[in-house]
Amino acid sequence: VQELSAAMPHNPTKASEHGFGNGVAPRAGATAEPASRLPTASTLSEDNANDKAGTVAEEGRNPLVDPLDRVRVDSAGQVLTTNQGVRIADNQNSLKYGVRGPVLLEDFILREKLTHFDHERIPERIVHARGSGAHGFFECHEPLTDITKAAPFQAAGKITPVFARFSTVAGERGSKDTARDVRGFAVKFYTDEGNWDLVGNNMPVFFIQDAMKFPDLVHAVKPEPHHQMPQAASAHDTFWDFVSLMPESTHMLMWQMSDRAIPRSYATMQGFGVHTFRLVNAQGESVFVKFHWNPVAGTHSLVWDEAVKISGADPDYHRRDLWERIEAGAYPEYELALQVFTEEQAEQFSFDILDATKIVPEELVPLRTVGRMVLNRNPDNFFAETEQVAFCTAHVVPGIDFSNDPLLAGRIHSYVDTQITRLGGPNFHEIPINAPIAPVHNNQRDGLHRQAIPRGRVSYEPNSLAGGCPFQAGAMQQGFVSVPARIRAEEEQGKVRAKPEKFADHYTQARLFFDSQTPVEQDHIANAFRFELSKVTVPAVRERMVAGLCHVSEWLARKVATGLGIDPLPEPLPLAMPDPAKPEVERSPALSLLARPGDGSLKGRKVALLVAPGVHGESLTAVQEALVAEGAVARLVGTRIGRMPTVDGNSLDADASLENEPGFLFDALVLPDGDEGVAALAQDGHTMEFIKDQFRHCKPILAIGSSHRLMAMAGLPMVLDKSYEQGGTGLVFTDSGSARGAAATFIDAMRKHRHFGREMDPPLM
Ligand code: HDD
Repeated sequence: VQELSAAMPHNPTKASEHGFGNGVAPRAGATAEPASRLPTASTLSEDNANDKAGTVAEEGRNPLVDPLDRVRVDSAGQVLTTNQGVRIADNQNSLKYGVRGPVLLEDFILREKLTHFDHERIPERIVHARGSGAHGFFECHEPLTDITKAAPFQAAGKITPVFARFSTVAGERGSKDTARDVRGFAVKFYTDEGNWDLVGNNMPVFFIQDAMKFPDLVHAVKPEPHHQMPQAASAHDTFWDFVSLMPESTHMLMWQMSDRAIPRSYATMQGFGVHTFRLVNAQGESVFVKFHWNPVAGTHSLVWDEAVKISGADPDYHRRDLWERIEAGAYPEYELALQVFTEEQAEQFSFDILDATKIVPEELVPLRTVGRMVLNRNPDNFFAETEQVAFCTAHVVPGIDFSNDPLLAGRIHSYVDTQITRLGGPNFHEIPINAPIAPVHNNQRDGLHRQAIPRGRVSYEPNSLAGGCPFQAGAMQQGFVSVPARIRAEEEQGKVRAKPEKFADHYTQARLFFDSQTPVEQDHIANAFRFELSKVTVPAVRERMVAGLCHVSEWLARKVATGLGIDPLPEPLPLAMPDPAKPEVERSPALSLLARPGDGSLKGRKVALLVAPGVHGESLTAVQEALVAEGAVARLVGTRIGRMPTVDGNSLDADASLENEPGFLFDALVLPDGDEGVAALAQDGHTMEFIKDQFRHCKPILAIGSSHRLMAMAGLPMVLDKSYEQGGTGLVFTDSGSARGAAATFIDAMRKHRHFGREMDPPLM
């Protein structure tokens, strides 16, 4: 065993996972830029000759991976030991005085094991407790040296390793993935000049304008304190009480009630830095910037009925999807786009760029795509990486700076503070997932769980005993220098607790968002408000919320009111700003989810092909092959799992059953030919539920041969009628002989994801 461990790395099987070797290569011409602006080893003190200094992205490698080998543990071929490395001879029995006698206090093996177990849990995040993460890389498309000196943007093709974590906000760590909620979208860039965390959400605005209100917001949305309900849901009294009293929430509520709050996958949602930040170039000149992540697979969401059902059948739906996509090589990919504007432009805008409840419409400041992020590696260990990763808005690098957004200011404090409690002290930056690849040298010492062993007797600056090291980096050596931003003379008011004037315009952009949605999306928003408010038990709260919606859209307010039995429509809430500035943009098609259909790829999409003994195997296999060739996950879902004989004398192996993988877990459905098989499927009630859900959720269905009978039995005889328009409905019918050709039509229908033309209330069946 000793020989084994000495000769091999901790985790020999991980070598093939390093970097891009498993599928995604950097774009042609991608280069790895040396850390030319980092201090060289000779300029640093002796102990600075840290391995990481040279660990800059090389083509085809992920520079974050190798340094972590130091802490990777792979127990293959290893003997069981205590934490002190003492080999354990018996891991079954505690040490007793005779087999029927008392357990002895001296059993240090038992006591170490139990003590460690007793302390396995750390406090969960107060918000964003439920999350999933992945490693990957960011690749810069073009040098942005004119606007920023930030390391990731210095050369075309430059690779920066990243770790991304996606999360829900309100639910606890073990709650469901498909709650109606905002999603966190946090990215840690391990740049060669220090870590930069872009801690965003999948919505570009926020509920509140000032961090002073954050604890109130979170207390309102979390389960109510007296009975700790509901879990992972905003549909309750305290949330709506709070937001109905905070008109500044209205814009965010539009986003939160839209289908964006129930994404299909982490790979199909946008991300936003939310606040206005600054980019700073080598000359110290700065511009404002908003950060956007746009998924290459397009923006796609669930529908509410589906989200509710999924939360029962697979609470890990998004976690599983992310994991499986990466394992299958269908790597989630996002473009990073910037909206860059100057201080002078910002002064002209009808809204305040320091207000996190406002967007900068794309029509006003277009997006500039500057790079891409690919998530290509699952964590080795959920706790060590995804749970212990500590994001922080204060983590910026030279070239990126803050604006005066008061919400951001509170965040800059809050994240470090929370990590100290959550991760047990001020040394959380040393936990491997948080450690930068840039060298760390300072005089901070000691504290709980210190890992580094600083050498020498000097821990102060200035000093002469250590030759003045570590020494201050001047601006020429990429020391971080804050933008000397000034308050304009006319805005100089001394210390105040107040807001800028334009912050009081609470409804113009809520209207912009709502008016920019397609009719289907507007319906979904109205339904979501109706659902959530119907869970509110206090009538005055429901009415106050509807009174606020009157300022967004009378149609919306009326529809929600009708759904809640509120009649007549309440008087609109009083306005804080009766006459806001005319907005530059009144419609922004880019705000519709449907505006970003994506690359049409089927990668990572799940299709159920139903099977039972006696189905027509050849036609089903032909369709399965066509789907797999497109990168889809085409699973055989049977009346039971296991092998099933087919009419053509072969067999098919079902790896899922109608019972354990219900229809709403799939993006599309294929029904098989073969009288006997169809009859067997008809005998199973799950088949009908499967078909109904696929139909109601507007997903593509391919029915081969006699399986169209199943559609009729599921209560959909009308779709078989020639008068039912089948072209745009995502329903494809074929006979077995033409199944391969029909698969192409079906695949096209899948590219559109859903066929909302089929959606109606009440449903067709
Ligand atoms: Fe926050 C976590 C995003 C406002 C205080 N926040 C957290 C995470 C995300 C966001 C994605 C999870 C990071 C992870 O995966 O570990 N938060 C946002 C966005 C906001 C926002 C986009 C508005 C623009 N947050 C916000 C405010 C405060 C906080 C105003 C406090 C003043 N957020 C926290 C926190 C958390 C957190 C309490 C909990 C766990 C953690 O930080 O690490 O400090």
